[in-house]
Amino acid sequence: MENAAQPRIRVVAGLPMYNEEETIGTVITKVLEHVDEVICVDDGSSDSSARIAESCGAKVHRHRINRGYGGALKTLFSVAKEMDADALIILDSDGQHDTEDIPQLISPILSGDADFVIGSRFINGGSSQEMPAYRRLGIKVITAASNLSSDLDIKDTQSGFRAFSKLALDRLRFDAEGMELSLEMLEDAHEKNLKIKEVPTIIRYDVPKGSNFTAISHGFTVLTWALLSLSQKKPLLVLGLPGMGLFAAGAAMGLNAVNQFTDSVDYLVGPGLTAIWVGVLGLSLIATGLVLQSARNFIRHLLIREFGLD
Ligand SMILES: Nc1nc2c(ncn2[C@@H]2O[C@H](COP(=O)(O)OP(=O)(O)O)[C@@H](O)[C@H]2O)c(=O)[nH]1
Ligand SMILES: [Mg+2]
Repeated sequence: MENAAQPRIRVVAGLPMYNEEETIGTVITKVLEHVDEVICVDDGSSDSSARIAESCGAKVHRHRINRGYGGALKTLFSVAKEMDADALIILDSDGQHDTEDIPQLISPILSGDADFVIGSRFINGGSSQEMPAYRRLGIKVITAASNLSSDLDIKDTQSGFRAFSKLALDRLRFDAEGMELSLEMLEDAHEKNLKIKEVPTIIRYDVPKGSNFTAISHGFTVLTWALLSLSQKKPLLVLGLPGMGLFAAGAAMGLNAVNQFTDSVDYLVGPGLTAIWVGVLGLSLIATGLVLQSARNFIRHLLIREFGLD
């Protein structure tokens, strides 16, 4: 007979998986040493990943069409909630993440110290093995851009080695399909007052297939998301600053054209018109920035006053 009085802690590992037959077996075997259940989400891999995963003891969920990394994470969140998991740990199927660090990521969740734990390369004790320099630079740029729009100060915003509490599973909502999800989740967690913590880990790049994405496509998608989010949060900064630059350039060009007026009237028309256009564009950017900023402030105050939301 089952002992219903004994509550058991359930730790579930979630592995997004796309054509990882070379590594998935070893990863699952090692992960199972630290968790109760391993769930893989397969997005139509054309290799034997799913068969190997099942034979190594994982449950495999298949998407009929490719829903991207973000889609895989949505499925993992809903499966973990259905299983009533106390913690969900997400890691790559390609062997980049060190399974020996799983307990360090899970323990702040189980002790109630954090709801969202990130395995970080860039805090004391963490590092990356053989990460190409251009990837490191890209991650630094993305992290700087995302820290401009929030005061989170997360050092490694691009690590896919992450653990979530039950509360985080209930509260977090995300829409992104690709790697921009990394930032969307962090912002959502911040807005919902979830406790976020980074613990050091080593992420390897000397694996057979470390990435499905080129550094350029990863960088471009995530950076675009960071800038869009920044322009929604701080429109005056994003529009007003280039606006002021353009206005100043327009004014300088205008002055230059007027100085040459004495030489010939013909000289004035071309540069003068350009100066006016550039200046007007600058002014309208500033004006748009101001309008959006005050609309944002107005809506925020309204939400706080009416619903107590912040
Ligand atoms: N289910 C699913 N998994 C994916 C998809 N794209 C990537 N993955 C998996 O997500 C993890 C991270 O992807 P990876 O290409 O290693 O990204 P990177 O290491 O951040 O450059 C790996 O385990 C991939 O197999 C996808 O479209 N669907
Ligand atoms: Mg990888």
